[in-house]
Amino acid sequence: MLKLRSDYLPPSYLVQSAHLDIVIHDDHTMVTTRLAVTRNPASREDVFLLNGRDITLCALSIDDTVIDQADWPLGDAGLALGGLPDSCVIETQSKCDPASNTALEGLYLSGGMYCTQCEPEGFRRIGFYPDRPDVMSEFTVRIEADKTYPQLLSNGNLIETGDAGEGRHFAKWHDPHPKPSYLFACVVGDLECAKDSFVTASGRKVDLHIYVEKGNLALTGHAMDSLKRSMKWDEDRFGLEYDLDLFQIVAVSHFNMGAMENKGLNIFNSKYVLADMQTATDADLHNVEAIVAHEYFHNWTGNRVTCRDWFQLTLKEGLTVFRDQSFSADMHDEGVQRASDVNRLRAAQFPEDRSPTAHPIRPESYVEINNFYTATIYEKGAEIIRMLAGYLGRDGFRRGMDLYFERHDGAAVTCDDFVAALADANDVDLSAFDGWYRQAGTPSLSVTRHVNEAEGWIELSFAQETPDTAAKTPRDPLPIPVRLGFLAPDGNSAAMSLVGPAGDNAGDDAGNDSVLADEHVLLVDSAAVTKRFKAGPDTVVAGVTPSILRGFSAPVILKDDLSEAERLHLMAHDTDMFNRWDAAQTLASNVIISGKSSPALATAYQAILADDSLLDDFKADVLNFPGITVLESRTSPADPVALFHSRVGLQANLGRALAPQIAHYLDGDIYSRLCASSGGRALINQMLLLGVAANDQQAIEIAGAQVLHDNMTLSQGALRALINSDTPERVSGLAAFHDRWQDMPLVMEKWFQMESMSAIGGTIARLKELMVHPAFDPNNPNKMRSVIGSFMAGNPARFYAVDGSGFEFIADCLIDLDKRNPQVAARMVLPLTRMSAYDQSRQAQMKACLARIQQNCASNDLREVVDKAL
Ligand code: B3K
Ligand code: ZN
Repeated sequence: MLKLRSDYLPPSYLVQSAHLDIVIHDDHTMVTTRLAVTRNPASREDVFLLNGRDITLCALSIDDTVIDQADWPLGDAGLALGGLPDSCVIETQSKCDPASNTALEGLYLSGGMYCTQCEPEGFRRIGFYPDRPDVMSEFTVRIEADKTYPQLLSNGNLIETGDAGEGRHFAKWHDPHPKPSYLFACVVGDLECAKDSFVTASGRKVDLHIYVEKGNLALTGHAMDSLKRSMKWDEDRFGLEYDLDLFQIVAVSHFNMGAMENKGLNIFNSKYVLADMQTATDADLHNVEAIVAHEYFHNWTGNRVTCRDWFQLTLKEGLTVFRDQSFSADMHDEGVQRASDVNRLRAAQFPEDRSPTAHPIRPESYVEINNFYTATIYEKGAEIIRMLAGYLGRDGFRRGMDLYFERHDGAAVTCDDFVAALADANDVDLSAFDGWYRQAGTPSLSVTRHVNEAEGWIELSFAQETPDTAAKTPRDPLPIPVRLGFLAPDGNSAAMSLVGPAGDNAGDDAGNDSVLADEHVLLVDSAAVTKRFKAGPDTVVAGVTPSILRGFSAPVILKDDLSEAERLHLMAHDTDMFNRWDAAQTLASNVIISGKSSPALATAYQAILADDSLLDDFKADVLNFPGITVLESRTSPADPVALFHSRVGLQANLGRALAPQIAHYLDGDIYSRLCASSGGRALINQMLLLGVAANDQQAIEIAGAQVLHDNMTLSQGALRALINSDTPERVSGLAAFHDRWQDMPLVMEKWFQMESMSAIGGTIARLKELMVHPAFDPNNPNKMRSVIGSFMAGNPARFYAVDGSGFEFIADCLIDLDKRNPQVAARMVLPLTRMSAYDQSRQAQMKACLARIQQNCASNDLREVVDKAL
């Protein structure tokens, strides 16, 4: 059923308190919900819906009067109770079967541990309840199970434990903070616990517990440290303290996504908890830190203040991604972090905007809300918050956040409420930003220059356009903050003053007319805007290079008129590290797309490598060329197979051009020194990738040996370099990695990935073998993602093979997966729906596969996506 944002109605009843009783047996679980409810004065509805899905109702009573089964108002959605008194107690008893739950929503079994995933609508698979985020209630939870499960965990504070007879025991938890059902969690298992504590700014001691499957305790240190850093950062940056005496994290191996912010009991995909330098790469460790932070930050942005309805999802997700990105920038390097965030936006969100599933950050309709946990809601949502934060300045944004919590703590609110708090706290009008919430599509921002040498000024004319998308939302001009500066021919900043023309926009630094400044921020808020910048007396404007959209100040596609020489100048000298990186990205894309080599680019890379003032991380990032989805957006129709080969071709050319540098970095002492830092490791791996692509025998041998390195970053970097080279080292490297890690399921995911992404070995026959390997588990989303997901995202030569065999194979896998886990199937189908980028023949093949999926699909999840695409 299609749900519309405009159809929102407040709940007819509010739940004052919820008592749950969860009794776990091997073959079923009994759940009792006892809800004290009162009529909601804000509603005129009579019917009160207690959602229930795939669970069996066993008993119903109202104010202790048992209702006869024949009178149960049970429908498809659950219990639709009518004619209730203004205040009453509703009790339901129901039965569910965690052991057969392969959808991994609601209560399910993962590796012998019972765990829950309720967001967005999983609670209804556990018990009968008004399963919507605007019903917030105080929960008391009793859990009972066999004593072979020592841990009985839920949200809040543990208030009672005891014996339940017959070898069973129970625990009772109370969460004093009212919350919606989607934040409920419970975990029952036989686990090990890492313990630590954190003292909050106001001096309260918080116990920190991380629960893992037995044998994994040694792998929790990084997650624990990350948690403590996150707690401290949120206090320092936003004045937000943790609000319970206990914070728990549980790592589970079967999980549909990264992690979940349940109040006081976060549940994590084990991939984002269990990590050390031997078993995880530096990128994995970085992700662990970012995800631990993200879930922790949700305690305020999501839990204390939550969403009124699921159309408002970006209220908590966009904001929390912005917060975790800011945290990561503070913990590491701001420029490197920004490049990586933008890279992800361009690789995942921009393609979504061009696809059949395009939607604004606040969607207008959905069939299955699980399909809206997207790069648009998350990553683009974070960009909108970043623009608002940039516009208000650091202190202004903080004032706005403070007012947001002051007004809405303990409430379920909308994106409008959030923007209103920012506006009111700063006494500004932010209404123009609403367009960013309403409109889908990535705006393009074209900039043309007019230089007047005689008068010493440069005019920049900006024109913005939002493309038509599948979402068919309005395409009005948006407020686009543009941060920019100018570089003189010697590479220094050229200070300029913004001088009209008249009618400058508010929010610009136009007030500072005639003041020379190194950087300017403009607000381009109409279809076309022209700005004139006057040079200082000593500057010759003809030689000045504009550096536009510094820090990627808005999520747009910039179309500028810079020459190759000017881009090389920015790559060499820009003071803005993001634009320096981005100039290199554009130059590399130009070479990959045109197929024409650029000796000047190779020289520029040499200069970057030789620049001692640059971080090794940054150097490695500059040498990491745009991925296929980014390159595709610049050609039409796109040929991903040709782009892949051209990209490898540039790596090979550069590997030859940089041979002396590569040899230098891979040499004894320097190599050892670089191996010791994460930036150094990134650089070594990049050197190996280029060297192996160039068929450099020394690089191939070093990579072959490095696969066996104790450090996982180096081991994976070596394999990454080898998988597309037709050498004995590729075969022996993959085999050695396999043999070394075959008993560690989490590390084996890395082996599956490398096997699937290999343009040489990653054939469909090989993928079929991988999927019956002893370490593969078809019910484990990580394993599916590491074979099928990696194939689609990382093996363009085979996934987009001209004979369509890649598409056919994926269609078969998804039809099968949909029967077990619709949510993951609906996510994995997305690459198949992005047809419009390709030529007629590929489009026809993809369409035929989608039609076959449509005919065989069992779930609403997958159907919604496929229907949109067809
Ligand atoms: N809020 C959860 C995502 C739930 C996804 C449900 N399909 C994780 C997060 O964004 O923090
Ligand atoms: Zn989140």
